[in-house]
Amino acid sequence: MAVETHGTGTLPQIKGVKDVPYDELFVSGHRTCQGCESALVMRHMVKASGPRTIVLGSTGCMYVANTTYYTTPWVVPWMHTQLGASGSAALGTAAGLKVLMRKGKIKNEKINVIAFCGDGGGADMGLGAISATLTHKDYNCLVLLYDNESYANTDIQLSSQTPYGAVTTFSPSGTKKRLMHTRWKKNVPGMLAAGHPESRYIAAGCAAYAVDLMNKIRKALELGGPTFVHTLDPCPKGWDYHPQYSQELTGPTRQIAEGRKKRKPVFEYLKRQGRFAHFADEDVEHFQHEVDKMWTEWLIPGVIPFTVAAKDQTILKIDKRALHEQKTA
Ligand SMILES: Cc1ncc(C[n+]2csc(CCOP(=O)(O)OP(=O)(O)O)c2C)c(N)n1
Ligand code: SF4
Ligand SMILES: [Mg+2]
Repeated sequence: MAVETHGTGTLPQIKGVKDVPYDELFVSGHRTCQGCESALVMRHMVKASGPRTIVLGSTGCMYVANTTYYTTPWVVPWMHTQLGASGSAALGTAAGLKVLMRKGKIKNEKINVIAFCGDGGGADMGLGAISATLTHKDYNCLVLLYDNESYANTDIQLSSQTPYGAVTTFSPSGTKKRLMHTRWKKNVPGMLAAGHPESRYIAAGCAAYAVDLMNKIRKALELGGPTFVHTLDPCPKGWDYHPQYSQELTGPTRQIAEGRKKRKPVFEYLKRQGRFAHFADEDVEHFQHEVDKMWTEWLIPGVIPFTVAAKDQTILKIDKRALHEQKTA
C-alpha cells in the first residue's frame, strides 16, 4: 500500500518574500510575450510546488510558447495534453503514480501532479473532465486554470471568460453593432466550489500577489485530493495595453469582500485597455451595475451567485461561513 504522502507538511505556507524558495524551475528560453502574466503564473506555480512535481499542460499559449522546437523553460518533468484534457491528464497521472508506488515499481514519495489549462481549454472545452476529476477524492492532483480571458494562442478568440463587451477577433466592434459580445463571464471557481463537495480546496489567485498565489498552490497540494486554482492573468496582446502595466491590474479582493476596502469604479480598469475603447457611457454603466451586483447581492461576494430567500437567511448564513472557510481563500 502506498503511504499517504499528502498533508505531510513538506510544503509549509510561505511567510513572506524572504521565505520564497530560491530555485527556479521555470526558467528562460520560452517565447511568451513581454509582460505575459500567465508565464509568471507558471513560474510561481513550480516555485511553490518544488522539484518533485510533474506538470501537464493542455494546448494554448503556455504549451506552444513554452515548448518551441528543441527548447523548453521547464526544469521539472512536463507533458503536453490535448486542449480539453487537463482534468483527465491530472487524474490519470495521479492514478498511475499511485499504482506504481503501490506495486513498489517506484519509490513511495510525495510527487505533486499539476495539470494546467487555459480558459478555452478549462472553462470551455475541458470543464467536464475537470468536474469529473474533482469528484475523485482518492487521487492527489491540482488543476490550475490560467485565465487570460481569450483563446490567446490562436489569436485572441472569444471564450466564456472574456468579459462583457470586450473586443476579440471574434467580437470586433463595428459601426452598426458596437458590442458584439454581451454575455457575462462564467464564474468557474464559484461553480466548481458549489458543485464538488469532495474537492477540499478551490481558490482564485493572481500572480501579482505572488506569495498569496504560491501559498494557495501549496495549500492545495498539502490538502491533497483533487483541487482547483483559477488565476486571472493580464495578457498584453489580448487585452491591448502596454506590457509594463501587467502588475497593476489587480486589487486586494479579501479586504473588498469584507468591506474593509472600497471598490474603485470599474471605469478605471476598463479605460486602460484598448479592447474596451469602443465603450459608450451606457456600456460602462451596465458593466458597473453587474459588478456591483456581484459584490452586494451574491451569497459570497464575487464568488457564489445565489441570492438568499428571506425565510432561509439563518441557514444560509451558516453555510456561507462554512463555504468561506472550506472553499475559498
Ligand atoms: C481540440 C482542439 N481544438 C482546437 C485547437 C486549436 N487551439 C490550439 S491552442 C487554442 C487556444 C486555447 O485557448 P486557451 O485554452 O484559453 O489558452 P491560451 O491560448 O489562451 O493560453 C486552440 C483553439 C486544438 N489544439 N485542439
Ligand atoms: S498572447 Fe497573452 S497569454 Fe499568450 S504569450 Fe502573449 S501575453 Fe501571454
Ligand atoms: Mg486563454
